[in-house]
Order: sequence, then structure tokens, then C-alpha cells
Amino acid sequence: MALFLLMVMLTACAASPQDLSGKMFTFPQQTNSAHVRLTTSRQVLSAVTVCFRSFTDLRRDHSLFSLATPAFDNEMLIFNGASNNKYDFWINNKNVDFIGHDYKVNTWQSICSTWDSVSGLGQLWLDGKPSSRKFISSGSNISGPIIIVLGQEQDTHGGGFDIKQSFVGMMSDVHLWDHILSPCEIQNYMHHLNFAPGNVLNWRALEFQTTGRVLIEDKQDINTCY
Ligand SMILES: *[C@@H]1O[C@H](CO)[C@@H](O)[C@H](O)[C@H]1NC(C)=O
Ligand SMILES: [Ca+2]
Repeated sequence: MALFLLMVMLTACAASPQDLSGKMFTFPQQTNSAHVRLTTSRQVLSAVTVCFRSFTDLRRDHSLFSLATPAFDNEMLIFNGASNNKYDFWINNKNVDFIGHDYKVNTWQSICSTWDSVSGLGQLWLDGKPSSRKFISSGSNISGPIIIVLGQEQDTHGGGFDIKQSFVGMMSDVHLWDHILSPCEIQNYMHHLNFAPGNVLNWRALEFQTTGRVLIEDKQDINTCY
């Protein structure tokens, strides 16, 4: 009975979503362990849009969004190849590079990536500017069990972290949809206007678990001072 109650409590804890509006995750030091795991009940995705904002001064490679399945550690990965001035977008362990985006340090940057399994095309938007639309992988869905990690890059299902690819800085406003947002919807996200929150991950009702030194803090936004 006690064990049953404990399990109910643990389940309740894990399952209670939090509204993180106006908040951010702070990853204050380089480690191979500190991370946030995001939970969703959705386990099959035939199209995706992921959007988030990040702030960092990293000039080395780092992971921004790492989704792994038992089949592929890079099932869906957004990786900043800062040392080569590019963004890598991985789907089904295949990747394309997006170059020429204006990667800025010490600035909040909005990133959205889209992909669908029918065309296989991926695209990456940085601060409202689109990339070329490039072929990554078609014909297979993302199918779980999926594990989504912020702050580290998975090389196994839920682990295999590398300190040299860890994220140091702040992240906020993470949303994941099971379809492709239109260019105008992406602009609405980027400009903090009205948009329908993610139906797979929703920053306003986020189920997550932090491990190690990751803080939930009020988002610092100097634009709201005046
Ligand atoms: C992908 O998922 C969709 C809907 O979830 C399904 O209709 C389709 O058959 C799946 N495709 C493959 C290749 O499994
Ligand atoms: Ca990996």
C-alpha cells in the first residue's frame, strides 16, 4: 500500500505541468550531467515545428535541443556548430547544415525548425529569417519512446553526454508542435505575439524534470524596463 501511494505521488509529481511564462532555465556551468528532461505523451510525429529562445556566449559547438529514441540518438537534434558558424539540424540520424545565419553571443535569439516526413524537407528560422529548405530524411516518422533533453546532447537514449557539447546560458519559451507552422505563425512566435502554444510541448504547461545545477529563474528582459 505504501509503495502504491509512493508511486501515485511520483506519477502525480512527474505529470503535473508548470506554467513557465516569464521564466527561463539557467544552465550556469559546463558539465556533462546538468540537464532538463521534457516529457510528452506523444510518441509518433510525422511532422514537427520546434521553437525556443536561447542566450549564450559559447563559441564552441553545443546542443540546443536533443530528442532521442532507442533507434536513433539523433532522432531530432538542433546543434550549434559555433566553431564552424553553422546550425546542424538532424532528423532520423541524418543531418543538414544551415550556414550564414547571424549567430550572436550575449543576445536572446529565437530559433524555429520545421520538418515533415512526406517531403523530408527541413528548415531553420533564426530571429525571423528563414534558411533554404533542405532535404534531410523522408518516409519515416519520429517514433518513440522519445526522450527530450535540454542542456546536453544525447549519444545514447537518455545519456551519453559530452561536456564539450553541453549548453551554458539560458533557454526559454520552448514549444513543439506536431505540424509545420506557417511563416506568419513563426513570425508571431518570434515577435512574442499571439500564437497557439505547442501541442506536444507547451512552455505554459510544461512537464519536465531537472538534473544537476539547472535553475528556473525569472526571464531577464531589459526591453521591459522602459
Ligand atoms: C506516420 O504517422 C502517421 C500518423 O501518425 C501515419 O498515418 C503514417 O502511416 C506513419 N508513417 C509511417 C511511415 O509509419
Ligand atoms: Ca548524439
